[in-house]
Amino acid sequence: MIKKIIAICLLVTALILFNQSQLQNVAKVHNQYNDCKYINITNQEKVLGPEDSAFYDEDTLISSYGNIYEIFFEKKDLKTVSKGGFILIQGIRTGNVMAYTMEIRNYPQNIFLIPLGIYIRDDLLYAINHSFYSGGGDRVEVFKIVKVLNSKHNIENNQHERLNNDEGESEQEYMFILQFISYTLLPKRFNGITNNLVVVENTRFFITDSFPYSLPMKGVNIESFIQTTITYFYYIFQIKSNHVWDCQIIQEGEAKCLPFENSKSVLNNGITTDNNGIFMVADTMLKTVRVYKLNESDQTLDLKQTIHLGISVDNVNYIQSSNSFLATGTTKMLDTLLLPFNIKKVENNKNSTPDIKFGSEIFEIILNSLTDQYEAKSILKSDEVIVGASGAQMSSNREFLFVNSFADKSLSICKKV
Ligand SMILES: *[C@@H]1O[C@H](CO)[C@@H](O)[C@H](O)[C@H]1NC(C)=O
Ligand SMILES: *[C@@H]1O[C@H](CO)[C@@H](O)[C@H](O)[C@H]1NC(C)=O
Ligand SMILES: CC(=O)N[C@H]1CO[C@H](CO)[C@@H](O)[C@@H]1O
Repeated sequence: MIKKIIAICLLVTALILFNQSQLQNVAKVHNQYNDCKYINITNQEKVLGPEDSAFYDEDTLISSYGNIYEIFFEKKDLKTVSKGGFILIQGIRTGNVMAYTMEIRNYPQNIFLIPLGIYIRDDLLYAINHSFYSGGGDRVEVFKIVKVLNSKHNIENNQHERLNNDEGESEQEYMFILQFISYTLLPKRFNGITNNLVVVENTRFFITDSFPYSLPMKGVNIESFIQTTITYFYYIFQIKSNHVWDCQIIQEGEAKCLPFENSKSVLNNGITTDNNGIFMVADTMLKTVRVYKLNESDQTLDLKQTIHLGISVDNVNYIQSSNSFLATGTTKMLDTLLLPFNIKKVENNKNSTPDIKFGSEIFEIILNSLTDQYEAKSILKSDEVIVGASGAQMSSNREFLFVNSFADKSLSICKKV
């Protein structure tokens, strides 16, 4: 606890010194969404740290959850924390949303599943897994998304919603499970520090890393106080040590990864693509989203634009239905710094809205075809969305916004005003 307090004091001091210029002129934001509520998970009480999500189809969203807060911020012993998995949310087209944690078949029993960034391509779900184990680094897990008939007990769980839901009835007859297919091991230097990924070809993916050094093989809990302090030092003094990496998948072997030359940054976080040559990468410390274009001839990323959002951007997600991007983050660093004192309350909250205030903001980024520049517009800014907003997805009719979190007990769903 003492170390935690010292670290927090250091950070607060540094933030006061260095963050002054970052203060935004706070123009009145017109919220396009409100009425945010936690999504109820039918087969599990809570899903701590639902960090990242991706659409499978218009009606179906998959989110990872991995207890990110207890593992990476509180640095608890991995043996003592609950592991993660995936949540499936369906009924999005009709608005009769239902969610459950997904059954995973064939996944090796001895491997921790602590997923962070995810990406869906065709029927495959790719997930960064901080599996922490001596001898291995982070892994990219590959699962097949399989539709199966709904089993008896699941139908019982959803009976209530079925009765009140004519349109959605057929939707409840099936459910999705994950079938583990294969993995790619990331080189040791990435242990614990990979954040997010996009898969660009069957054998090629791009990842971001978020820390200046790799974490101890056996877990972040045994990282020394000195190393933690040095990491903070990198962040606070905005020393660039992260990259976007271009990796070749080696099935059941070790991926080969090379950094993109102009991708060096302070805290690379989310990465996304419109599958048409545009890549966006969030930097949480610089509070920016960088826009890259893939150069077809030499396969490098050309920096096209840097968008300053003034929030600690976590994930940035491409929304196919509106051909736009959503950048999500927290607005007040102090909220995150005070989280250690509130986390138990957050995790044990029984209400359908957050029980502490925590600033979040979501920007929609759209290409202005006249100027050929991307423009960001705030669509939701509030202290009552979720604790520790980390990403967002939008339904294709724009009626619903799904907000992810690195610390809270479930995702939030917000309705269009
Ligand atoms: C979750 O369940 C609670 C209690 O039944 C309810 O008030 C809330 O509206 C539900 N949340 C959603 C998103 O439907
Ligand atoms: C793409 O790469 C080639 C070869 O390096 C270079 O000549 C060209 O200028 C690049 N294109 C753009 C748009 O930067
Ligand atoms: C605990 C754990 O997750 N262990 C696995 C991590 O990944 C490596 C490489 O696949 C495996 O060898 C470990 O068993």
